[in-house]
Amino acid sequence: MAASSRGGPATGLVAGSARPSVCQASDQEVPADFETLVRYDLPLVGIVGNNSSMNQIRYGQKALYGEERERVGNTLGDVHYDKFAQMLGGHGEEARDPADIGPALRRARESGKPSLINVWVDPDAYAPGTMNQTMYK
Ligand SMILES: Cc1ncc(C[n+]2csc(CCOP(=O)(O)OP(=O)(O)O)c2C)c(N)n1
Ligand SMILES: [Mg+2]
Repeated sequence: MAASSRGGPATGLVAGSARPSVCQASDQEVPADFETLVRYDLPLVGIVGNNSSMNQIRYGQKALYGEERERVGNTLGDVHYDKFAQMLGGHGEEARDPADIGPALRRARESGKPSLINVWVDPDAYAPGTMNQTMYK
């Protein structure tokens, strides 16, 4: 099992080669290359942390330029990436409760298809690790 965080499915694919792969992504970096996974029958499982926003950019802009610029160019829609995966021939599910994530991952693995689990997360939150980036100090 290989896991990748950031960089999208392509990174997970390289990391995992022929082994089962899980890739965590967020809604700005979702799987432009998901169709490639379907075409090559590569059952990577992607987990999308979907906050409908590029919040790292949002809060950086707020810190540097003030609240009036906070929302310039970083808002995303409530995109159903699970349906996107289904449309392309993969397996897709959404999860709103943390308890739903484990079973969804199991079903994704069992499907044998490239999969996306669209996890709806707090629209005002972002990964704590990124708060230490220079841009936000
Ligand atoms: C390939 C690439 N392009 C642009 C950036 C600059 N960048 C850093 S964070 C970010 C937005 C991330 O948004 P999202 O993936 O939705 O994560 P969130 O901040 O919402 O948790 C961007 C565009 C990057 N790191 N990598
Ligand atoms: Mg986001």
